Amino acid sequence: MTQVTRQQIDLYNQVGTTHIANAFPSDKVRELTELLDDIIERLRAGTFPNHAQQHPVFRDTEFEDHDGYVRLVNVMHRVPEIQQLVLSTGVAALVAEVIGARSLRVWLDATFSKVGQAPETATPWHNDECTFSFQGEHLPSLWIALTDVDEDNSPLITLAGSHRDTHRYYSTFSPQGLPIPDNFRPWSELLARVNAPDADIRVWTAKAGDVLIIHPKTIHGSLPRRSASDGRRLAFTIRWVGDDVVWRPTPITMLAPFDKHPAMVRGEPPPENLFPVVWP
Ligand SMILES: O=C(O)CCC(=O)C(=O)O
Repeated sequence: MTQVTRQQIDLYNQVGTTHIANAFPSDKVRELTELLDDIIERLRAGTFPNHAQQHPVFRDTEFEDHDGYVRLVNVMHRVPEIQQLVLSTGVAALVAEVIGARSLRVWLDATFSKVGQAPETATPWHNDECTFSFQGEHLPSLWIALTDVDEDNSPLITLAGSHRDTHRYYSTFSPQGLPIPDNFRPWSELLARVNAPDADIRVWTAKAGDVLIIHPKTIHGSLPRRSASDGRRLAFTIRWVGDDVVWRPTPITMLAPFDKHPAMVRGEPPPENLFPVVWP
């Protein structure tokens, strides 16, 4: 069983991201890849239809598929084996130790599959928490490499230290055209920061089975695929909810069904009947 080191925790606190090698066993890498590929195939064939009725908690599956870039969001609640598989590897304990949480729940997942060399295989700069109705330090993302990811195979890139920002940004994914709420700054400022000549950009190469733990405020994206090989870049990410998280939507939150659920209380943690504890 992989152990977290003091250096890995310090790196998370210093730069907003940490890398843990071999956290996900190779048989689980293979099983998760098969499950995700099956979903992608069924979405392409039209045999994984969206539910006619809205789920009371989660948004339905989103599928973006173009130029060798696949982005798949919210499949865990449709295919429960995925969550079981991830939890069976013990990675939740690693997340809890790095962020200092006593318990964890899960609430969102995303898959990124990339082939070819199109510029579109780059994931644009963003941070995750801008669009969230949840707020807190304990909202990290666990990014699991399911293929080797070298410098030419679309590695994650982060702006070191951005996890310490006390403000948020008005994301291009949020509803547009509304007044900028207090404590939000324009997206153009986020882009100017990452493009500044002295920006402290870190490049996170990984082997299949390695994971990154990313603070919810860390500004990140990925390089494009530049590899001439036939290979592929596949990663699966899960967002967690730890101890200090409260529900506090803003007018520009990207809403999910749970944001309209009567059990949600502003300023309080999400209720356990909607978001059960999955660890310990
Ligand atoms: O793997 C990628 O290319 C992007 C991952 C990402 O941006 C995310 O999980 O928020």
